[in-house]
Amino acid sequence: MAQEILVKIDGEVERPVGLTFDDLANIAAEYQIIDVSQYDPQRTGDAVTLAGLLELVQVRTAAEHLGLHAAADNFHASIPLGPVRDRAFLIYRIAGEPLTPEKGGPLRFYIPDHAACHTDQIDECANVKFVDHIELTVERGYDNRPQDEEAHEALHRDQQSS
Ligand SMILES: Nc1nc2c(c(=O)[nH]1)N[C@H]1C(S)=C(S)[C@@H](COP(=O)(O)O)O[C@H]1N2
Ligand SMILES: [Mo]
Repeated sequence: MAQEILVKIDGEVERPVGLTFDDLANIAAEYQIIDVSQYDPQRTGDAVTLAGLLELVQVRTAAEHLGLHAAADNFHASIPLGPVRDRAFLIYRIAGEPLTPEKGGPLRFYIPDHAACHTDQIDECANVKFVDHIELTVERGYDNRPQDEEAHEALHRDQQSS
């Protein structure tokens, strides 16, 4: 089966990569989370840790922000890297299969213990679905998360997957 690139990781890294499903599955066991429901009972599937991906691309010390890009619905977040670097993960597999768009695939970013929507830069809204590009930057990058309650509610009304 042809292995398409699911996610690109670039920016302030020594080794930019494009990863397929097999590449993700082959990341060392110490960076794999089998069954994310241990962190959130409402979530299912398996993940790789953000730390594992950063190790793979050899993130530069200058990188201070994490950009999460979803081309599928043009949703983007840029959050401080420090607080999430050792706890966030990216769900990529459910029941041995790639995450479908209905489940937020190809990759779904998840921060355990995120703040409530728009109370902090690292909030629930930063749990970006359909992630296909991860970008490390020095300065804060492009972010189009809803800014106020009205925009936020409109977005949630339109959302199908959860
Ligand atoms: N690609 C993408 N990711 C997204 C969103 C979106 O509209 N598009 N909404 C965000 C917001 S505002 C919230 S609160 C959470 C909601 O996650 P849920 O659908 O699992 O409840 O997803 C976030 N991730
Ligand atoms: Mo949100």
